[in-house]
Amino acid sequence: TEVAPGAVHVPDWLDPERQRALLDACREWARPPAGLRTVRTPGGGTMTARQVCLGWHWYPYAYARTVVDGDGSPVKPFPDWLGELGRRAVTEALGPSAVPAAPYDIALINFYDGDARMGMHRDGDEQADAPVVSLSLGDTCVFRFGNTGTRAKPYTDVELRSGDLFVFGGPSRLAYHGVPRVRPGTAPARLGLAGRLNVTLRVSGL
Ligand code: MD3
Ligand code: FE
Repeated sequence: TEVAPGAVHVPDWLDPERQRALLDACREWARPPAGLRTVRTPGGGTMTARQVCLGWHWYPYAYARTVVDGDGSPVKPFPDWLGELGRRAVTEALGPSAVPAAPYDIALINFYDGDARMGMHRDGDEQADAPVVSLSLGDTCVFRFGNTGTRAKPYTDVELRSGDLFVFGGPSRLAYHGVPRVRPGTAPARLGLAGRLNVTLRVSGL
């Protein structure tokens, strides 16, 4: 389903076996060193979703090769299989001509407990205009997709469920978006996950 030009939602894209494999990988990546951390914003705020990065470390508002705002460790490597998954996602959602020439080299993994949210923001710290690939695991959330020029309404709210793919390319790449709520207890029981994980794949252009 095309929610806006370049923004395509593919429900249930990851089958149960692939959801399991991605969740198991996320649990490994979440372990120290360079594991799951709480992100602090320059204004003194704290993000409620906790995060782990692969390839490049994101902190507000730049990328580094070490966890500059955490334990200082080198960032974990971005595995080839994840880049392959990203290219396949773009091909299926937007078509082969939308697959970027440069390889996917960043994964940002956000973990949401039942109270976590993400305010409306734009992702502008990458130097490349390649589509962002988003994969959801665990609890359902309300994902809010807005506009490029303003943080304000109108919004389109979409429920994202475990296994869903969302690709944001073209004119949607710099649109405002956020996660106003998670629905606790809605994850598939087989995953054994209390909460929600979102994996985004990006091209750094660095
Ligand atoms: C639209 N993550 O990591 S996923 C983020 O569910 C982020 O954790 C949310 O916003 C989450 O920056 C939303 C959907 C998403 C991700 C990246 C985008 C939508 C996007 C980048 C550009 C435009
Ligand atoms: Fe974002």
